[in-house]
Amino acid sequence: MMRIITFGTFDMFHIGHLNIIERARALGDYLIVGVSADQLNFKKKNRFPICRQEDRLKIIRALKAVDEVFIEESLEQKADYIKQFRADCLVMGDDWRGRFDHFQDICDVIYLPRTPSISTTELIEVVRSQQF
Ligand code: C2G
Repeated sequence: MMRIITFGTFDMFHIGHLNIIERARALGDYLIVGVSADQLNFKKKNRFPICRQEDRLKIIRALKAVDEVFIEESLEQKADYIKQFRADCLVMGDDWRGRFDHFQDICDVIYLPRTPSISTTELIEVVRSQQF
């Protein structure tokens, strides 16, 4: 039984998000997803997500590939979350490559390639530039 954990904001849920969640799940038998809190995002990116955390959590929980969800309150608690949820493996997109290597003493760490040409930021830019 291999338990996988991954983290993300998953704002304006898109195909890149679905791809990494499905690929993470395929690496094991049970997938736990930490959804970043609104406050955590504000601290990290200086803006709140478009979609609120309860809604983002609800979307992630509804996915077939996801077994368990929780709100990630702070980046500093990652090791605690990994232990608390008894994860064997941490999976992240390769925009995070190298950043979580220090967790290798408590679990495997795998970076998966991002889906090209889509991101929440690009979606916001596309919508912003449309003339209606
Ligand atoms: N992702 C991807 N392909 C994309 C866009 C995103 O594979 N085109 C992946 C990211 O690499 C990440 C996950 O989808 O693993 C979630 O992405 P974000 O919502 O942007 O998450 P982020 O803000 O990076 O939050 O504690 C870590 C943070 O909570 C991660």
